[in-house]
Amino acid sequence: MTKRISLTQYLVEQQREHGHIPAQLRLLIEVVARACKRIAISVNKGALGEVLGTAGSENVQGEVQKKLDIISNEVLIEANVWGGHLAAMASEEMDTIHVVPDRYPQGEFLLLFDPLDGSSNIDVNVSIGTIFSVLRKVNNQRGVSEEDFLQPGKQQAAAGYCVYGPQTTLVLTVGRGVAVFTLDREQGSFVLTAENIQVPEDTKEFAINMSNQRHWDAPVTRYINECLAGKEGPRGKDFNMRWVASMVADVHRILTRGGVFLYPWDKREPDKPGKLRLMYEANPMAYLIEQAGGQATNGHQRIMDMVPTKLHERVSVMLGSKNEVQRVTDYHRESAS
Ligand code: AFP
Repeated sequence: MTKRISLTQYLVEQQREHGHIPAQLRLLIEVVARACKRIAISVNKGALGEVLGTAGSENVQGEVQKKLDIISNEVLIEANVWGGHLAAMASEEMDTIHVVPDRYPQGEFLLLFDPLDGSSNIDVNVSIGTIFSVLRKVNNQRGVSEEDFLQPGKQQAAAGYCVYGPQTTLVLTVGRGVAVFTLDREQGSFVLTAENIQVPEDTKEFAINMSNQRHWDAPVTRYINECLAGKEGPRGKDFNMRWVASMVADVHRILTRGGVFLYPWDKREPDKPGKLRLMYEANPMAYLIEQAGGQATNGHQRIMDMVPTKLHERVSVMLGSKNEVQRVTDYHRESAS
């Protein structure tokens, strides 16, 4: 029988070998993983758990909240609030930060999450997921404010996501490569199933919402048109297209077999830099992709170098196979010069 390594064992061994997962961070990751198991149970129940449909409310970005968005948000808060590993949390589903109340010890980390990414897929039984990003609280005073969260993605202490699909899979980086854990439902534990995964540098697959094509700017139009031209075009090869409309599922495919994911700025709302959120969608995914040898930019600069100016900041996203992201980023540079 092959040796099974649990998430806990992986974290303990990593700490022993490299010393980069202190006790509070280990607790944080284990608590997030436990919360994801609870969310997976609700997702699996679907209509039987009466968790489908809308909640009748909107989040801070004016998006209609699904019941599972709210349930997942509550599960993550409840699981994380008391352990003493966090100072505060921030979520796509909350207007402002959730500070750990005084009755609990305050930890050294800040946790950000999109509790249920891809929520338009909930009711139609397509893969969805939880995305999370971990930052250190840099100032040592007791209080914590939104400003403490406004750190560039390169300062993340850890990041990951959990996909609720045919399998429930937790994907994690603590800055030394990317590890994948699959939930063993009978045992109720995450088991290491892949380590040091690498995104192939080249690809023949792109992911973009093509229905927005007429609103894109010139560099993105050029890049996609060249892919669509296939063998007869300047790229000299045929491309395939995939779009799940859950970033977690699209990124998971790219981490597994390569590809490029684009959610670009578009002309309809020129003042909005993009659809996706920088701090709890783009940054954690960029960290994972870079740790797997890929690249992530907004078309102009590395996503993880961007200094956020607000919690729910949006960003244009291009990530995945290194040479493709470089190409589309070069097209942006050429069109600006
Ligand atoms: P939610 O965060 O509201 O669930 O939206 C999902 C998402 O942010 C991301 O996961 C998808 O890639 C993208 O939106 C899908 O967008 P389209 O609706 O344009 O396909």
